[in-house]
Amino acid sequence: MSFGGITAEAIKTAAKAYPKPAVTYTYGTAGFRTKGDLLPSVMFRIGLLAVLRSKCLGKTIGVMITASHNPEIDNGVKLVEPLGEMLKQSWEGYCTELANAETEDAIIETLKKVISEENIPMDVDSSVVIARDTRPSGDLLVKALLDGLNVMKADIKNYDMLTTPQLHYMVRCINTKGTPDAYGEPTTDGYYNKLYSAFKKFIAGKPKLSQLHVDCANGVGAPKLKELIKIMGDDIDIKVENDQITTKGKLNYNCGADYVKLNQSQPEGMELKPGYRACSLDGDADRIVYYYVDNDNVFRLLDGDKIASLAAGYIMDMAKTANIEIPREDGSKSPLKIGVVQTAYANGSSTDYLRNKLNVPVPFTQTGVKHLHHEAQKYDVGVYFEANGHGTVLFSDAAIKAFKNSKGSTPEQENAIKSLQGLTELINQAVGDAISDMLLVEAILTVCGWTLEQWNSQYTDLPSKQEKVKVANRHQFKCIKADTELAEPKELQEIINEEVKKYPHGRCFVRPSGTEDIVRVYAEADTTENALKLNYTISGVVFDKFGGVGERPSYYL
Ligand code: 16G
Ligand code: MG
Repeated sequence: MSFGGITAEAIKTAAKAYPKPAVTYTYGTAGFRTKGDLLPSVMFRIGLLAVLRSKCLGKTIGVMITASHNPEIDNGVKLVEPLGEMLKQSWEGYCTELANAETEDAIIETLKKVISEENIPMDVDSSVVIARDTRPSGDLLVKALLDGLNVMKADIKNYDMLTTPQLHYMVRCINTKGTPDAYGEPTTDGYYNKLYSAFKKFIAGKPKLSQLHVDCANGVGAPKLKELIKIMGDDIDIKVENDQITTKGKLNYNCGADYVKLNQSQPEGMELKPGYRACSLDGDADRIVYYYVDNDNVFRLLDGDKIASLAAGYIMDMAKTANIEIPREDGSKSPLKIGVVQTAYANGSSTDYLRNKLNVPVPFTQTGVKHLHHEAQKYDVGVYFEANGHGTVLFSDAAIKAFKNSKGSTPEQENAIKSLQGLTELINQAVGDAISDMLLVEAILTVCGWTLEQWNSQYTDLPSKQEKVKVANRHQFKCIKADTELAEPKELQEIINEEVKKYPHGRCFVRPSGTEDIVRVYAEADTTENALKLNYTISGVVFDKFGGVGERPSYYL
């Protein structure tokens, strides 16, 4: 068998430079992720597979090299589908299989299997775009990836350093170029100008907000945000913090969105005084959380749930004033369908606020962006955010068309329609994007004239606590009902059910992590003391009865 004019021998010879270490790899929620020095063989093979995916669809495919919020020593890789979505689930298995092929012959056999199962026309051209974050291991890994792509004679565009959402944006732009759905120019300037012009239109005539301090986790968000600021000039006041991308050991270290969310405290490396407005991105700039300290110097976090509530509240208001009907496929017309997708980690107060104050449907999905994204696509306007700050707002084609074609009969109605249309330009439709989400928040706060305190006062978070528990086998924990309950071990779920009854607003669930070898225990209750008590009781049970390893933390109950 030839691989589109390339011999198996050529692939095997190139593969010799990248022997597989004694590691078992899994393509998980966030692609492959492990220590950077364990990844060259994976990168080479992902290069081969990206070419097959591209030929299979006849479209450009993206490859992003990043380990997001993980420590600097880690790295990772994920494939991006033509419209900027996450890789199709059935291909995740091919990735895993190819990454684990022990020999060069096994690589060839796996490629053959994919080609035949997917019926891939090997004579069509392939096109792959790639980018990386700032990690020191990135250089070597790019080389391995390029070697894989080159042996397959791919048409390659290497963007060098980009944020993850920028790479998703590029892929979508390239694949929609020259079509009625053309998404934009596939360049960083194209990306900045698109966001900037939407933002500028949106806030026209409103007073500018005070300075925003942006913690960039010492990652790729820093140089990219600086490029955007240069273009935006006086229209926004941003101070870039934690921008040391070349100092070793700094990336994500005691800073960034993950650190701030988990510790519920400010990052190191930036000053935060009452009156300051601040937010943190993660290491690849696809997550964002806001925060401030109040006049009593108490730290206040505005996480993904708060962002979802802000966006949903604003959109509901605009939709009401716009009062437009969306043409449906069956010829009927009906009002805009708006939904907010959450996961089990959403604070109970946010769900209550969305469902009972805003009266918006709130479906729950499993953890992981792709699950939320999929659910959000069922609405005309699908707002989705994980509490950790991953998220975006999706607009259906019918909604986008209706916003473009509708005319208001009053200035208020016209303004509301224009605002909704503006949001479709401002919000990255390909994937959750910290920079685009930041501009969304800034735009809504500007238009509403709100401070962070005013935004925060929409509802009060229930106290919550998350804990990681190390166990011998996390795969024995099987979740159901969008991660809110365990099907196994049954006995553990029964204990949780009994414990939560003891606390007003008590809620607790246990879920195996998809990115680390631990289980996560989440608890919330009416007071901080009760949330901690509930968590440490269940964490103790998990540790004692379900295979805890290492030393038992002294605070477990
Ligand atoms: C990944 C997911 C994120 C999810 C997290 C859960 C993407 C791009 N990212 O980072 O959505 O919240 O995993 O991690 O899908 P966990 O399984 O370790 O709790
Ligand atoms: Mg990330």
